[in-house]
Parts: sequence; C-alpha cells; structure tokens
Amino acid sequence: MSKLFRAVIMGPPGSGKGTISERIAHNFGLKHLSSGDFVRENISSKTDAGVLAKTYINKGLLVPDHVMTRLLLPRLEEMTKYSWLLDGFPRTLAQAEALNSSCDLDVAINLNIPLETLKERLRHRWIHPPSGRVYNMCFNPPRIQGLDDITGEALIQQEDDRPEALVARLRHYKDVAKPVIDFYKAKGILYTFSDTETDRIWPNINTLLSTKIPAIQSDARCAS
Ligand code: G5P
Repeated sequence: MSKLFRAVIMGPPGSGKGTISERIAHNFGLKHLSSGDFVRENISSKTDAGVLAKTYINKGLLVPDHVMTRLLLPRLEEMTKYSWLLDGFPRTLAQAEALNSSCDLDVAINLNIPLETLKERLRHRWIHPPSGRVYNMCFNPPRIQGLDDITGEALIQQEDDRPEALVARLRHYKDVAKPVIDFYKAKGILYTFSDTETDRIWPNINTLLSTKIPAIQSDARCAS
C-alpha cells in the first residue's frame, strides 16, 4: 500500500481554502475535511456543540479549542485508511498541538492574501447551505442569480460574512495564526503562497503536491 498523505490548509477567512481544497481533493484523490462544514453541520442539527458554536460564529469569533478538538479529532480517527486534507483546522496553537499528538502531517499550506482582497471577496460570497457549495457573485457566480446550480434552491449569505462579523474575524485571525505558522515552519513542512488570485496560486500548489504525493494508488485514494 502506498503511504498515506496528510495535509492541512490554513488561511484567513476568504483566502480560498475551500476553493483550493476542492481542487486538491479532485486532482489528488484526498478526502477534504472542512472544520467550517463540521461546525455548520452541528449548528443545523442543533447538537450541544453546534448550539455553543453558533454563539461564537455570530460574533465573528473562533469556536473554543476544546469544542473544535472534540468535533474534529474523532472524525480524523475514522479516516485512518485515507489520505486527507484538513481545511480550517488547526486555527490556534492549542489545536495544532492536539492534531500533532494524533497524527504526523506531510505538508501545511499557508495562504497569504491581502486584507482588502479578502474583504471584497467575502462581501460577494453566497452559499447553498445543504450542500456547502460556495459561489462568488464575481469570481464564480451561479448560473441563475441567487439560486444553486444543482438544486435550484435559494442561496444565502452566511451570518459571519456580514460586515460587522467579518472585520472581527480578519483581525482575530492574524493574532492566532502566527504561532501556528511558526509551529509548522519549525517542523519544516510549511509552504506559504501569496497572491490576490486563487487561479495564480493554484498552479504552484499543484506543482508542490505533485512532488509530494507521488502516485496515489487506488487503495489509498478516497472513494469520492
Ligand atoms: P470556515 O468555514 O473555515 P473561514 O472563515 O475560515 O470559514 P471561509 O470564509 O470559508 O473560511 P475560505 O474557505 O478560505 O473562506 O475561502 P473560499 O470559501 O474558498 O473563498 C471565499 C470566497 O472567495 C468564495 O466566494 C470564493 O468563490 C471566492 N474566491 C476564491 N478565490 C477567489 C479569487 O481568486 N478571486 C475572487 N474574486 N474570488 C475568489 O469557518 C467558519 C467559522 O467556523 C469556526 C469559526 O468561527 C469560523 O469563522 N471555525 C473554527 N473555530 C475555531 N477553530 C477552528 N479550527 C474552526 N474552524 C471553523
């Protein structure tokens, strides 16, 4: 069996983690695990963790570490047979340390996108909550304004993309991300990509991963 590949992708809100993760999952056959999706699933099914998480998200704050690790780490334990890409976790040093004690990572991708670009992107972001499909009214608009391409259901703007919550999220991100970036730099697995456009970053990530994920064999690929 080929070696399993484990990666995380970090970046501020709107940096393109979700968009790039989908491309990576598609091209390299990794499972894409999004911490934001886990949180939103728990909010919509009204679990205890979800009810608690909603109070933080609505204020543009991070969900507390103990809630996130309780949500995420058991999901990773179910993934021992798969290569995966974890999107949005870890956000804090405590989360990075918790992840480090449960598995070894091969690569940490860090997206470094200018603040003005982030604000502009999120202002135009709409999502289809049941599927998690993300649209941007400029970058990748739906075929019909306001409606999901696949189901035709209504798109919504997330609470935490509204301007008041957004500024708090971006400010807070910078403070908590620095120790995580330093943590992965010290391990020698940090790869930072800086640009204003996902389409310019993507070829560089694709090249990096092509060297890191040799031939993923069918037994290590996820069933997509
Ligand atoms: P999430 O869901 O992890 P965020 O805020 O980190 O949320 P977000 O906002 O989903 O991440 P992203 O995944 O980095 O952003 O970016 P994306 O969705 O791919 O792209 C953003 C928009 O820009 C989209 O509309 C996309 O189409 C567009 N876009 C992409 N590239 C380009 C481009 O090149 N040009 C243009 N014009 N547009 C582009 O987490 C949600 C909340 O859950 C909690 C937190 O409260 C968080 O805020 N949470 C955690 N809390 C604690 N610890 C954790 N580990 C947590 N994980 C989640």
